[in-house]
Amino acid sequence: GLYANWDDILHLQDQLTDEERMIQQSAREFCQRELQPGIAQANETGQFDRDILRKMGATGLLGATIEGYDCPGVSYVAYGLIAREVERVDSGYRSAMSVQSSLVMYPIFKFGSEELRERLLPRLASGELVGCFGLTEPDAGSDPAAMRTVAKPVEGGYQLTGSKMWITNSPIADVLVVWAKDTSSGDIRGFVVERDMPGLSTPTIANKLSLRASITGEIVLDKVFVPEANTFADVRGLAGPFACLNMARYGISWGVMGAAEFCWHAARQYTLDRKQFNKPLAQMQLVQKKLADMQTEIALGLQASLRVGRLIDNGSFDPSMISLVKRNNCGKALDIARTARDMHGGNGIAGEYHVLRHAINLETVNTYEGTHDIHALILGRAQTGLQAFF
Ligand code: TGC
Ligand code: FAD
Repeated sequence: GLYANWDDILHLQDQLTDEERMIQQSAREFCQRELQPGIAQANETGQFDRDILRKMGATGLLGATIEGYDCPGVSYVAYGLIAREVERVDSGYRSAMSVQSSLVMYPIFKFGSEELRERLLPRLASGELVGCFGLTEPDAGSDPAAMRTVAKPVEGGYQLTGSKMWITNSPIADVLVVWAKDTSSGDIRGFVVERDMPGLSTPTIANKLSLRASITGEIVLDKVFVPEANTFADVRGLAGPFACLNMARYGISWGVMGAAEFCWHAARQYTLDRKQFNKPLAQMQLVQKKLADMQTEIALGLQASLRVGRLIDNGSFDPSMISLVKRNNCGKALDIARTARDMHGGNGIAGEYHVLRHAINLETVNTYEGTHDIHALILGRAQTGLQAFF
């Protein structure tokens, strides 16, 4: 017979606190009510509705782990559960949430002055302001140390020149966390660029075939003056951006499991409903093997992310474990989404079934925040002590 816990075979629900279960429930209701109904059309037309961030803010989904500054101050496990619910709808919506929370609010909270925090964090938490994070450049992706964007010390601050590429939310961002090389020391440093600063432009990247419901652009800086008050005074080198990436990558490891669960559940239901050769497809051995593989990878992936979340919450995580879950969960989710597409036959390419959209989105998620192979090299270096990047 049907096992009641087929979709939570390792009883993850029992491992959560009451508060985490409540946050999960309200995030799920919000995402299914506000985001799921419009996603197929947003993907087709390639539109990101900026209001989505205001709605996420009103529901307490932005900067959720931050204490104070009108932020909820919940656990990193709860943050992961939010990412999972948002990405169950679309990886692009989870991107908007991740960037705002882990790549903009987190560094302002961790590295910004008290003035900067008080001025910006509450308005980022409500979604009134939109943030973006500029690390990648046209000629510096996996190797951000090769960046060419420079910050020249001038009277009262810095003058920034250069360009960033593939930046989630940049065309609509009010607050742009930009990483640039200080020309006086050669160190990479972080700067909070604001929309009204002269010399800033953020052209949109058109014709994306993946993550179409997310808005992506460039950041072009032509001698933009950034006052001293908008710099991260105490952090130098790649340790600054990587501190943010650790948190975002961790959230992604949960998020992609949400997308994978959507595809798994859809494939199960579709093959139960559809008959070929006088039997439900779900009764065929090959189909059941695919469903078993999906169930297995998702149950194990969620357990791994939960473990890493608990270690972040008690202050004993290491970046290697984040590479492990980011890499493995993204790769497995991509595989599951492609298989779910296959199991839907021809209908699998129709927008209303959503599985191909997830698969195409996951191509991006497998690449950004460190590609699948880059995380393998990080894990390889950490267990051999040998650097294989170059
Ligand atoms: P490496 O020598 O390894 O490190 C340089 C400095 O950084 C420190 N560090 C870390 N600190 C904290 N957490 C981590 N995970 C860290 N990894 C490195 C390190 O200790 C060192 O510090 P210090 O004080 O000695 O200077 O640097 P490397 O140049 O050899 O790095 C190579 C590599 C491949 C590991 C790294 O560059 C890498 O991870 N590349 C991938 C780039 C990437 O992830 N880009 C992401 C762009 S943002 C994005 O994609 C957002 S999409 C968001 C969305 O829409 O959801
Ligand atoms: P490359 O680094 O050129 O890599 C190309 C291929 O070479 C990959 O398969 C890679 O694994 C492989 N490779 C690279 N180096 C090695 C090596 N040493 N050994 C073996 N193989 C190697 N960036 C931001 O800063 N902020 C954002 O908000 C952001 N949002 C994004 C949104 C989208 C939709 C996309 C597509 C990207 C986004 N990115 C963002 C950029 C993203 O982080 C980069 O695309 C990613 O880090 C890879 O860099 P790259 O595209 O330059 O590829």
